[in-house]
Amino acid sequence: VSTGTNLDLTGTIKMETPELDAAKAEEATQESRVLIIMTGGTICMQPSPSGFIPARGFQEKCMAPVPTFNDGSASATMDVVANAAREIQENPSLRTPMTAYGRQVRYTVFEFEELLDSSSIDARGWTQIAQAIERNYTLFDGFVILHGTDSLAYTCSALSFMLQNLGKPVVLTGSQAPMLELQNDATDNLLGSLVVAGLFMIPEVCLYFNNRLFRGNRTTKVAASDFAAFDAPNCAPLAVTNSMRTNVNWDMVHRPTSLEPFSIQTNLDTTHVACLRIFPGIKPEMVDAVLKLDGLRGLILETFGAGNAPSGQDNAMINVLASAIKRGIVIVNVTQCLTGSVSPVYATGMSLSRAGVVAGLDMTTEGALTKLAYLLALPESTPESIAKRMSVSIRGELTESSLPIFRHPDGTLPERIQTLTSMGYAIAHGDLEKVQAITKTEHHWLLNDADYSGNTPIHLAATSPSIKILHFLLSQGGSVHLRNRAGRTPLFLAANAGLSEHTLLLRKSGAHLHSDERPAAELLARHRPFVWGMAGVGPKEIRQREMEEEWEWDAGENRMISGSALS
Ligand code: ASN
Repeated sequence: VSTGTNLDLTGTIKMETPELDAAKAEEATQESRVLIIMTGGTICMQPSPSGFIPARGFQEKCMAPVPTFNDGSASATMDVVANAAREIQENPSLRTPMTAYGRQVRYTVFEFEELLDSSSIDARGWTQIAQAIERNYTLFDGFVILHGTDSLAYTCSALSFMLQNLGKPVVLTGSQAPMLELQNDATDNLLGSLVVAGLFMIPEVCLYFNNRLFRGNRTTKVAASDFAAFDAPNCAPLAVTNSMRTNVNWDMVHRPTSLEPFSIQTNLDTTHVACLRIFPGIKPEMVDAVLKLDGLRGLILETFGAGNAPSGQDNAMINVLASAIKRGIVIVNVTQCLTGSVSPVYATGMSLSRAGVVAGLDMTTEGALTKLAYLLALPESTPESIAKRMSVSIRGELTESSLPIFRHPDGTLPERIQTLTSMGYAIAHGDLEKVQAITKTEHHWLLNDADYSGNTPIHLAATSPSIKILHFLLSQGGSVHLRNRAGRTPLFLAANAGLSEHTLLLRKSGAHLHSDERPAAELLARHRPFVWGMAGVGPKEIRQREMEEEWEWDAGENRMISGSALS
């Protein structure tokens, strides 16, 4: 399958072809770019008279001298957007040796000004991490967050909600023993995280620990000192590293399907939520006292078994809960058990749900608490809308039986290539029905799979005669960020082909040019400012104008329509 037609509508300039710059690009695509954000935790700690404390200079002290983190190549700097004023910091970078996947990972460590023991992190710290990712989103292929283990599961959960329409991997890790200890778990945890963030298109907030990659909002810390510190009791790992490979369970990977660009929600409301564990003999008065705390808006109730709590004499407990719910407090029921789900099978559990307590199904306490804090922070949320969303999966944080699944190839390689080829053929001929049929029959996996040129179906659809196909594949969760063997993103191909609607649709879905593509794009933009302006390069006025327009997908017309045209 070819890389795209590179239609030249003006006929005045010769478009760059992938073949021409293949050699140059080949080199660039050997490297992925990862930003490591250091927030503190044991991984960077050193002993002090008052016990272990976080220490600065992680990259120089702990990574540069280690051959697995540094192939000794000439040092290059990487730009990092350092703060709200968008000041650029030129950080020294390092590069890993060649991985088993034929790519190296170039990275730099961005240290927060204040490094914390994670037991001191709060919603401000989560905001800081989300903002660091947002400011640097277009400069890197993936992100690794180094963090203490104590509150790591909370941070993972919080970020999974805060990072909206995430299209790139964000991997959190830490360690039980500091990197500078002779026998530690830090080296393996960090290396595994770097590989996932740099080489796998898993656009989720994940936690990598002790050779396993978990969905972040399913995790909980299960051991205070054991290296196997984390587990996701109700969700199988997304990937497992054994021998020299990391094997991804692609069936499980969540992908954004809403055709919106990446954005963040900050300032989760952790000050008006509480968490209370039921115990035998607990008094309704105690629960009432918590529910009457000044300004309280939400409570996570950790109940017995499948979601049961004592009803209290004369239903006193139920009455306390029901009256709080009437006052607008959202109460969510999660189980104290490590595995399983809240379900109204017993009378005691059923009376809770009749009183208006929301079933948190199989969410962890960490997941439920941060989700509640997130929903409370959303503008225009009401107790009713929050209650409704607490029982529905928004980032894979709870198990819903009817979620769509993304299959990975079961078939042999030739079969896969055959399917990809028929997919490519259908896309090139604008045959939407065929594309839909292939995708439907268990072939969701091929959305991010690539042909011999490294083109995914989204690359091919970026220059397909039918924009409907591009829209369809994006809505199924195809990634806009993968690059083909020539180092090109789908957005580059669409703009290079002069296809403005395709370009706009990709932009609206969060696509941006990779930093390696920018020099070529800036050059091409001189000759064709309009379409490249839509892709986000070239003269400022044009870029500005395109961004100010509110573009929308018109389902009736199957086209992108600007807001001004709509009104
Ligand atoms: N107290 C440390 C922290 O959470 C524990 C660790 O990282 N292993 O920052």
